[in-house]
Amino acid sequence: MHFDRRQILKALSAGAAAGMLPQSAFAQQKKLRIGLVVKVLGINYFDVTRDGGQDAAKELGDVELIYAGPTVATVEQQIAVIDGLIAQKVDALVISANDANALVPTAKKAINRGITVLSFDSGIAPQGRVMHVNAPHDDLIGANDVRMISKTLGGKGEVAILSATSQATNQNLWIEKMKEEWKKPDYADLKLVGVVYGDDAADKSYREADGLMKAHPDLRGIISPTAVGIVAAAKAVTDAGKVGKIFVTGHGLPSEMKPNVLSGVTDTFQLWSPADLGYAAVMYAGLIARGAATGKQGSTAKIGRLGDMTVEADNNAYLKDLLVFDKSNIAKYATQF
Ligand code: RAM
Repeated sequence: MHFDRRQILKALSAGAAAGMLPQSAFAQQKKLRIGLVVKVLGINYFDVTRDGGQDAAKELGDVELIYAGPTVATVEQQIAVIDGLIAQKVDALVISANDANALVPTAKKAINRGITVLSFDSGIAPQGRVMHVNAPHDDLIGANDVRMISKTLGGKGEVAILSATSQATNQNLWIEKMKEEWKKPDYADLKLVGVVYGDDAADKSYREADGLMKAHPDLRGIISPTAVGIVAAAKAVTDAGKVGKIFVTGHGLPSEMKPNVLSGVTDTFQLWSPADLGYAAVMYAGLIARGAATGKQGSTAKIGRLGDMTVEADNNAYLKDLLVFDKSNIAKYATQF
């Protein structure tokens, strides 16, 4: 039996109204195998995106989600993982890129073999994917990173950035947006003294944070826009006995950051729902692979529990909610992710 596009869209909106998608509408659909490829395995942040992706797979019906990624966050290892999934003839790939451009030839190979390729979290360059499912807008995130540390430090002092890998699309965009925000007169007394890279590895991030404190004895703040880096930086500052003198902010999981907020090494930090990010990305991949969404700029699709999402410039879709955590709400969010 065959469902045409209109029937699928009708079934989808009926299902969304009822709070879930009707499995029966897809019972006769082609079974899909979707590869969810993260920057590196063993990171709780990505495990939560996978859980969200699993929810989407269930709601789509007849979808097998294959969670994969390299053991270190390099583009070479990631290409090997993607090549393996291409050889397995998956129907779709949803990738958080370790490098926007270096993944393009591999992504194009997949596309040429009829695989639907999306990026999520950290983008592949537009020519290597149908669309990119992103966290909230990069400029909001980057500007808020600077605002948070400035508020904590009363607008004064030396601040450094501890990033993930030097090629990561998302971290590099956020750093660019931080630097734009930093030009405002409000931050005239807040000095950016360095950017270092912990490669999304806990031990390297810890060493880099330690190195920052040694290289800059007057350091007052570390912005770490990575869920691995922020935890490592908070630990390095705590171990150095600098709680109350050096403050750590950036992007982290409330469940991992709760002790740091309670100790005071972190005043405030931010994230979005990683589960929603994985959910939206896998939902889009399934809908596009089944011809029920295009992922093209200007198009709107019903993305299950998240409601309507509209694709913007360069075929990017964005989550709506940027969440900011501090002592007032950390306990509540820490139980969620
Ligand atoms: C790290 C990864 C990921 C990023 C989060 C916030 O775990 O680099 O790409 O989105 O942090």
